[in-house]
Amino acid sequence: MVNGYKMPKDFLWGGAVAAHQLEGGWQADGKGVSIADVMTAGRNGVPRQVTDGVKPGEIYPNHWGNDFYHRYPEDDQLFEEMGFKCFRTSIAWTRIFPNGDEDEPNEAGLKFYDDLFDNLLAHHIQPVITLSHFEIPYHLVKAYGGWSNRKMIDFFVHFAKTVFKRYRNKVKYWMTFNEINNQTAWKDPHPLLQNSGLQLGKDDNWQQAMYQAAHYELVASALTVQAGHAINPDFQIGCMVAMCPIYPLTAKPEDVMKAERAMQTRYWYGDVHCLGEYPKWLPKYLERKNIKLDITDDDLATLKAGTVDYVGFSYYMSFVTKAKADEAPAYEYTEPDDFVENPYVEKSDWGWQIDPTGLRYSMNWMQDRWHLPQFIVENGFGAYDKKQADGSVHDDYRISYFRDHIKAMEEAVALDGVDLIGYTPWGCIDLVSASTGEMAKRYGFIYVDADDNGKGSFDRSKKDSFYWYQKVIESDGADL
Ligand code: P53
Repeated sequence: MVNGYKMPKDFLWGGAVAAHQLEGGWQADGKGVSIADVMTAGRNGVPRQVTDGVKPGEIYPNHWGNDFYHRYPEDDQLFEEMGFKCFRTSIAWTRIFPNGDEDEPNEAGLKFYDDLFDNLLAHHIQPVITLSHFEIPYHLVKAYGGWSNRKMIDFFVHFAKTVFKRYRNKVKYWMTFNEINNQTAWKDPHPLLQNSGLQLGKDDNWQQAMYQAAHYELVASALTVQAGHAINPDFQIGCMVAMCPIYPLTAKPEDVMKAERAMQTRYWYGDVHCLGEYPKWLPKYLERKNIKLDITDDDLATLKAGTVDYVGFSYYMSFVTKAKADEAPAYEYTEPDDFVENPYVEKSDWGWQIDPTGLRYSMNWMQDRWHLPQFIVENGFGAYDKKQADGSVHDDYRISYFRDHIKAMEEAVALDGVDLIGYTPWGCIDLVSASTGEMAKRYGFIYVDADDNGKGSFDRSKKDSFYWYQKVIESDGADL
């Protein structure tokens, strides 16, 4: 029914990346060490290690990324050729404040983003900027315990105000914390480190630490939204959640209740960001778990006054859950323990469940719950690509993933009335994977000739999906 649907002319087609995953130049022009700089290379099924500082002999893929720091003029040119209207990246906090707790910013770091943004704008591409994307200054982790410490709010807000002022005429769309809800999986040390800079011992209460850190982040986000609007009332400042809807395995009422609790547990961060208050179930839950948090009345007022302008979200996959045979009335949900496989969908080589209808479902769910414009700031398909001798890559599997997801997106807009600002596929140019540290898990329309150990020419070439996406943008989404 929506075949040939055209998105509005001002729709922001583009692509997305994060500083630490592609820039490289990890010590260039005074940059400090971030948490991404102490994460080694993992592999499919082999987790990345986090070392105590940078150790000789270890492989740290984020140190070189795809060398965007030195090659962005060429890349911006390719983005323009594809027809990008916007480009989502992050500002590496450690380029601006190398340790994170300085009063004065590093001018060379600020200048890098001035040059990058000017170059993008010269190519008619507007930057869309995430403030914190898995790249907390390592010093803040070691000296302050990351977001376990309330002082982080001030450090973050100072960073945000500095870049808001500097780029007030170059950037309109901002996001505060990337995928703030990944840490729902608090049993896994990686999201705790990537989201919140937490490195916990076995005697710590990990779940409590996660809720506390997330609270401070939400307060910091709310203060940032207010500060941003004061600096430029035209700023649009969003949150960023990893949207993986969780379905009940069956129509059994207990499974449905379990899925409801799962959605509450994974998306309360969005409730706070968008509605300015904690959902009712959460204090009850924390009370039952005997988790006491530092939440002041001032914090609650701040949350109310600093709600976001739009919902930025990533969408890759959906999840499924079911009630246990002896499920307790509290319907407690934990990740990944409560996941089960979806028998109705295919998976990527990394086990990510492919579900385009889940994108449309999610957009409806968020629209009804949060009543805000949405921005799909990540979507994509990580796959092993095979480069041909002439540099081309025949990535029909990626094209087919995008075709199905863009169709679902257009149905959500055309048939369901979702208010959508833009669409920026993840890793529009090959970069280092956040979860595994591989280059081999590729997402790009543009191939980068580099392997997991940083060997290769780093030359860029166009995959088949490059020409396909170019045609999609050219036709305003009609020609899929
Ligand atoms: P990689 C988990 C689930 C969904 C999205 O992921 C996730 C993660 C954490 O890895 O991360 C986002 O590289 C994230 C990006 C990341 C991208 O998805 O693990 O915002 O930084 O690269 C893809 O395949």
